[in-house]
Parts: sequence; C-alpha cells; structure tokens
Amino acid sequence: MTRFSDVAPQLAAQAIELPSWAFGNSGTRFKVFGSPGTARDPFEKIADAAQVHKYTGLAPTVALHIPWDQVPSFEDLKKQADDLGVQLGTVNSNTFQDDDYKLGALTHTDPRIRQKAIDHHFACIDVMNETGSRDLKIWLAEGSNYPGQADLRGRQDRLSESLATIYERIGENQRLVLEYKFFEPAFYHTDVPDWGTSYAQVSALGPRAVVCLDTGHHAPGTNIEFIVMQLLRLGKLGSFDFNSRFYADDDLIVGAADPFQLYRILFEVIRGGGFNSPETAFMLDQCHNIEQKIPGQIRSVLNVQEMTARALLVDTEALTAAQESGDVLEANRIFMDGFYTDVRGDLAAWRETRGLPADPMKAYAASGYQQQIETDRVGGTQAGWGA
Ligand code: PSV
Ligand code: MN
Repeated sequence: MTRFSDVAPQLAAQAIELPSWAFGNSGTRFKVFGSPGTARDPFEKIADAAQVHKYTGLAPTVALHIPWDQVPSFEDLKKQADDLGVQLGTVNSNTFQDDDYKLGALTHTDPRIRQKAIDHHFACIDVMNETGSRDLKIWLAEGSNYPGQADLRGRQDRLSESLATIYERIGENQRLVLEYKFFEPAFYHTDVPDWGTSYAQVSALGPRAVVCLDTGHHAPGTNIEFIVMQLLRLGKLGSFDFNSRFYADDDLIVGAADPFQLYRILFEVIRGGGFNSPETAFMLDQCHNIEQKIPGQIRSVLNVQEMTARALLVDTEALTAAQESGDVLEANRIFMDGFYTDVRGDLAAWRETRGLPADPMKAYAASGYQQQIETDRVGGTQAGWGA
C-alpha cells in the first residue's frame, strides 16, 4: 500500500471548478424553493464560490453560464473574482430556454434559428475573451419526443455544420467542449446522446475540440470508468461534470449516491494520465435544491478529494503484478484496499499543515458567513434557473 505522505503532493495540486449556478436556486419541474441568503447576481455567486475555496483550497475557479451570468461588465466580474482569490473559468452556453429553440437550436431546420444559436455561441466566445476563459462548454437540449418527429440523420449533419462554424471562432488557446446526455428534455432521442457521438463530432472538428463527461448523463448501470479510460486513451477527455444520481440526472452531491463508482472513475483518471492534467478539467455540475448551497459545495469538493486520495493509494505495481500473473482475487483485493482505506484523519492533519482548517465544513459553519448573507441579502430577486 502506498503511504499518504507519498500522495500528498499530488493532492496539493488538485483543482475542482465550481458551477456558478450551484449558488442560485434550483429545483425540479415541480418546484424551485428559495432559501435565505441565496445570491442575487453573479457577483454574489462569485463571493459564495470564493468561500468554498477559502476553506478547502480546492476550488480556485468558477464556471459561468450565459445568459444566467450575463453582467454589464465582465471586467468587473473578473475583478471581483481576483479580489476574492478565485478566477473565472469555463463558459457554458445555453440554448435551452428560448422559445425559438423548441424544436432545436444548432440542429434546427430553419437556418435563421440555427444562426441565432451559432451567434449565441459567438457571444459566449466574446465573453471568454474578456474573462480569459479557456473552455466553451456546449450542452444541447435538442432532440425529439416521438419516433418520426425528426430526421435523425439530417439533424446530425446540421449539428456538425453548426459546430464547425463555432469551432472556427475558437481562439488558439481555447477549446470547444461537447457534453453528451442520453435523455431530457427530449425523451425519444437527443442529438448528442453518448460519448461516441460527442467523440465523432469533436474529432471531425480538430484538436481543440474535446468531450465533457457528466457523470449523471448515462443510463443506470453504465460502466462510466470504461468510458473515462477510452476517452483518455483517445486524448479527448476534456472535462468532467461531477455530480451523482440515483435515478435520472439528479445533479446531487458528487460521491453521495455511489462513492465506489466515484473511486473507480478516479482510479481510471489517474491511470490514464488525466489527474492534475490541464487536458482534463474537473468541474462540478450540481444543484442544491434543499440543502444549503455553500456547505453543499464544500462537501462536494471534499468528497472528490477524499476519493482521489484513496485511488492514489492503490499499490499499482502490486496490482499490475497480480493482473499479469492472473491472480484475480489478489488483484481485486489490492484495488479494494484503496477504497476501504479511511483517509479522513490523514487529510485533516495534512490540511492543517497547509494553513487550512482540518474540518472545512465546521470552519465554514463557525465563520458567520451564512448568517451574514442571510441578514444582508434581503430584497431583490434570488438567482435561479429561470425555468
Ligand atoms: C444538462 O443537464 C447539464 O448537465 C449541462 O451541463 C448544463 O449546462 C447544466 O446541466 C446546467 O443546467
Ligand atoms: Mn453537465
């Protein structure tokens, strides 16, 4: 077994990007609940995100979603982030909340609507140029609900054309990241349902186009770590949207539903060279519908850190030897050894050596920030899905 002190330097370099929308209200199609102290604008979202980084040292960047995070001046937003010790990260486009996109956006049969969706992506690239963001992340809500409703092939061809037009506009040091999801809001088919489709589309674009794997976007029982391995092998695993799910795309706290799956995924990330690599960004894509948002995010990044530590502890030399000698049970024992190792004490002590609180959840709760925002943020409209 590898020792904790041997893996600590790798843990020190770990960075997990937070989604700005985690700090706004969210919910299901049934109800979006408000909660005291919720951020009312992107500036307050950044302030809340900075709290997560302050207590964990794990979350130096915040992803934006346009138009939810549209502000009169991105320079001001960038300054707010700088002042609070974080940076603006990935820019997410949004073509799922406009009436024009009911039957499609980048795949629509009407060239006017396709152009409108392309122009939205151009506007997102303009934002990236102002914020210094590297990644444009595209998730498309497009698809159909009924067999025969749409020409599947025609839509795929139009998608490819639209993406090529957007890719042309991506700067030298920027990337286009295409996320897949097999259902919702479309229920019969989606135009980018799986990693294979995303891979085929981005491969046709070029080297600066990569795939985003959202852990909640697979059918139950899917072997996600296999997909992780394959995309890393192909050099196309651009980023993760981490979250967890019990049934659908639940967007719950990462590691909450199936910590063992998270461990298996992280093991493959490490194995495939995707850990602490600029090529593979770690992000959260979560919604805190009923729990407090800032501690929800703190718990999330700590879950990723804890499972990363366990995956790093696997004695890979011994594992390879067991695999190669055909010792099935010994290989499985070595693999499970990491998962069953309780690293919480080591992590707490190590955090203190780095000037961080041993227990970031407790430190945040004791800081008074939550009470402060609940008192201060009265009036105005709380940020939210706008769904
Ligand atoms: C879609 O379900 C998704 O995972 C995409 O990443 C969106 O941008 C995000 O959720 C936020 O709605
Ligand atoms: Mn996502």
